[in-house]
Amino acid sequence: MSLFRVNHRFQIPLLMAFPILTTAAALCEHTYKCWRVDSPITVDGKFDEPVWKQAPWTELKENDSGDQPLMQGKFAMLWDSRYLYLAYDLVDRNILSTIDHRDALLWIQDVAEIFIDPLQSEQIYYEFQFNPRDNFRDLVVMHRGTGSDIYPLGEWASATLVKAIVTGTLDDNQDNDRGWTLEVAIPFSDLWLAPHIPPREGDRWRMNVFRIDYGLKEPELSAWNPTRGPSFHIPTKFGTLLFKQRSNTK
Ligand SMILES: [Ca+2]
Ligand SMILES: [Ca+2]
Ligand SMILES: [Ca+2]
Repeated sequence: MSLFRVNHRFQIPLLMAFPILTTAAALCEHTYKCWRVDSPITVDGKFDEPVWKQAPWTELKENDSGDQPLMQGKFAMLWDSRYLYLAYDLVDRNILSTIDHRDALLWIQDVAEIFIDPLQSEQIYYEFQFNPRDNFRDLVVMHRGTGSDIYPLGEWASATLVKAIVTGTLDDNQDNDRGWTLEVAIPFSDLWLAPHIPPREGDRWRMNVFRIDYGLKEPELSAWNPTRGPSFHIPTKFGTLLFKQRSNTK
């Protein structure tokens, strides 16, 4: 989200809260076990490949409280020799998305996001935003190390594949939508910060997964590891992405 989202309204509370948040970071960190697959995944927004059923589906939490959000969402991840696969399953009663081109500011409408730090640097990481119209925005982000002091490098471009399926009506708030799914494949060859391409069994990166839901009321922010503030750009709050390979998988 929101490279420029921290507005004046939020600045003082964020700075005051940050020392407390740093201490809390270690308490809420998670590890996501990402399993290697040897069967093909078609990026079509459907999770009918058997391997998706075996992946650890993980709930997102409301970003301030850590509680269950009003609009629930979950994600799962897999990998093979070429791609990091990502799936979102998002409940959404009012799906809002009019932006239909790449690299737009997608976070101002319904969006799913992932931040990926292959070096575990907490200083430089990739950011991806995805919307229900199959668009994405990709960035490399330099993070200064405090708060949400960031420098985005928007010229970086990846050959990421994205497909969403909307169950409901886009941009019609007179009805009751069900939600949207999103299937994504990020080429490892574009993640050139990674120590190994493709990753090796046991490699650990850092990441966080987010979603912003826009409806009739205030936007609801959700996260795998809640940042407990208005910005998602708190890399000390990222969790661990652990690459796993079953012994019978080559
Ligand atoms: Ca699929
Ligand atoms: Ca929505
Ligand atoms: Ca609708």
